Amino acid sequence: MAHHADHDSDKQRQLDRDRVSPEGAELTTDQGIKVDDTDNSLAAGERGPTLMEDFHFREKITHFDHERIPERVVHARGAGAYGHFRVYDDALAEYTSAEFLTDPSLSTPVFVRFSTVGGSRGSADTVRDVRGFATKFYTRHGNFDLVGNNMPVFFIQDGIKFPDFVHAVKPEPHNEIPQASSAHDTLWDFVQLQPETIHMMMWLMSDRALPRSFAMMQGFGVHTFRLVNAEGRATFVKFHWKPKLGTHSLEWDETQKIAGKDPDFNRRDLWDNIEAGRFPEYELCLQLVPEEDEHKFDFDLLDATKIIPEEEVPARPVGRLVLDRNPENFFAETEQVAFHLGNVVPGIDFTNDPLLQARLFSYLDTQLIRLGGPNFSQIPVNRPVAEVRNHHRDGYHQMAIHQARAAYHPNTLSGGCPALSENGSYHHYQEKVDGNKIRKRSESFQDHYSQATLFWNSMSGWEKEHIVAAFRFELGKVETMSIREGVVDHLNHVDHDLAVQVAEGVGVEPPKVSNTPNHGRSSPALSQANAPRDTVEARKIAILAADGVASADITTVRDTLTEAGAICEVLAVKDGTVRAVDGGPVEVTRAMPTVASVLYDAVVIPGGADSVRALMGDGLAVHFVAEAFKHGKAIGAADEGIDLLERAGVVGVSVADEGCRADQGVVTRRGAADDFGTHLIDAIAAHRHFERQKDAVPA
Ligand code: HDE
Repeated sequence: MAHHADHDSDKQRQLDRDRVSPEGAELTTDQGIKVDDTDNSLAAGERGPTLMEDFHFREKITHFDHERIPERVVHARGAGAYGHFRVYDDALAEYTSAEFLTDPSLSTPVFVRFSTVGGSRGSADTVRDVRGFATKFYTRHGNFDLVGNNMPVFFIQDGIKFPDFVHAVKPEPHNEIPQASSAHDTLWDFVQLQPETIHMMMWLMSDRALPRSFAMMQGFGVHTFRLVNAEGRATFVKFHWKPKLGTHSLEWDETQKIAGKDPDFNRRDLWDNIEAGRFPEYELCLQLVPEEDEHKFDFDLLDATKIIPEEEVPARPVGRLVLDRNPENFFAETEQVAFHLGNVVPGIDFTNDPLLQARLFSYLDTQLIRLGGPNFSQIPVNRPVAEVRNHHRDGYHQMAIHQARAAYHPNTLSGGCPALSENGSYHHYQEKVDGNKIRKRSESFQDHYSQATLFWNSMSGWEKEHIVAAFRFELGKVETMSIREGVVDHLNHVDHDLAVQVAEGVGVEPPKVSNTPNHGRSSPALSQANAPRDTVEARKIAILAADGVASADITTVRDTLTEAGAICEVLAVKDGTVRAVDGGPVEVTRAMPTVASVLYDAVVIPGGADSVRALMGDGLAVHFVAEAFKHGKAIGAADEGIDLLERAGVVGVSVADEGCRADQGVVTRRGAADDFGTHLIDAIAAHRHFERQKDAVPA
């Protein structure tokens, strides 16, 4: 049974009615007939053929045969959780009539599903991809779905291009290779021919595509939406989620290794943290733009390949989302949840963004094939907590027994019910629209490079290095030389230096001069280097130990870090216990061969001469430290433990002669020093130390 904060929300009470427990029950068929043998089919004699009349056998096999439903055409792999949202105050009443955004006494239940986009349902979590961040708010006035991503822009401007884009990025049609990867010819062919993709490609090649945790990534509604207040006045809005733990990413080398060592890395992290009461938290922030300012920007607010820089329009914090309960059944909840951009509540409305408009069609349509009919909103996870009454009838999987003769409006036979509502109903914003029917992309959508340049200019040194390396990796996998050249040519519109560096890595003649001069503007809010780095909460720390370990070091480090919210695990060559220097046993959390340094945020080597000598003679332990160093992770070493650093090839870092020393995230202590723990906390909270010279580390 899942542990969760005992959150007695309307939604949880509603779900309780559908929860089925096996506790104390006897096995039956679907018809409720008791079964006393489910291991042997009914046969004509001990060695004879199975009989058709074995209804239990037939039912069991038939149900099994029909267990699968189609996976989502995109965002197939995901993980979900329940939680609740609360707005800070009533200040938004000026902009919206949405109750859940204006009443701070209300806690609105939610279900969130995080996902990758391109891979199949069984693909690895840590691939280079966009992450979906879809939130269903079960408000008292109906469901509001905020179906966002962890990047604020998109690949295309008009939804009619979505099938083309998805066909290009998915595995190629002849051999279904590569799985969950954009590093192949068809995607980059699409990119070179569609410059509108280039801003998003900068994000995709950045570390944003490799989140350390779902709890350490931002979310974005992407499109410009409208808030509408009680008087019917509208304000443009962009939705942002900002994670409490900061926005942090893995490194590409790390993610590729994790994909093998623990393909469920992000999903497991979400699950484990919720089980342990370390609830992921996000702040909802809004960028608000008055209608009259619609044309004040040098881009079009309706163009989903553009951001509104936060320096121009601040992201105003308005409320808090907490995820505090795991689903009980993956299929019933996480797989069957159906999000739809068109699910809005009074006070929230759409704009004419052509990507948004296409989505309004797609999300409803896709559920019909995926969930097998028009009644998917009756599936427990999808059901609103608001009352549902209408004249929709019948269809596959109808769960309701609709009473009364009149299934039409207006009627007298049911007293006119359900009646048209007199207050609180949804009113579409009365936007005046006047135009010719044409197929034409707006002129205001034509600048594809300025914001890609803005993104590049805003990156720190290490972020730029990672972006160049990502382009080199991806284009290096592209077999068609002209495609590599075409992409470099686009990059030469973004930044000349970027284009030259990428070209040099992939055998393309570097451009001599820039296609477009760099405008020099930047937006500090775009850099992850500027994200908060002040907590070790939910970070995983490996403590390496062998017989003879200084157990006092383990205790001090573990107490300090656990107190600060981190998770400490003692790793040894074998499971069980190791003998401490004072003779006592130390519990081993995991055997080293079952894990790897890529699954941790930091590694600590306690003192103890025998322990360190044993670790130095063990390739796994040496590799563990070398790899953690290579990936820029915090490393702590006490007394004899410092010797293991050298053995692991840790270079260019100064270590303590006496007392404590912290250099580039390597924290060492010799003899007594009280500040070892606090230095270690700072080094881990900093997330990664990319300033290290690490290219020569063979891990
Ligand atoms: Fe989606 N998208 N999308 N998308 N999308 C789906 O709906 C689609 C877009 C996003 O956890 C599908 O139920 C079109 C932008 C998320 O269940 C489908 C276009 C953004 C999820 C679909 C877009 C998203 C989906 C597949 C271009 C970020 C997963 C299964 C016009 C703002 C939701 C499903 C979940 C899922 C269509 C573009 C986010 C086919 C046509 C932009 C988070 O309906």
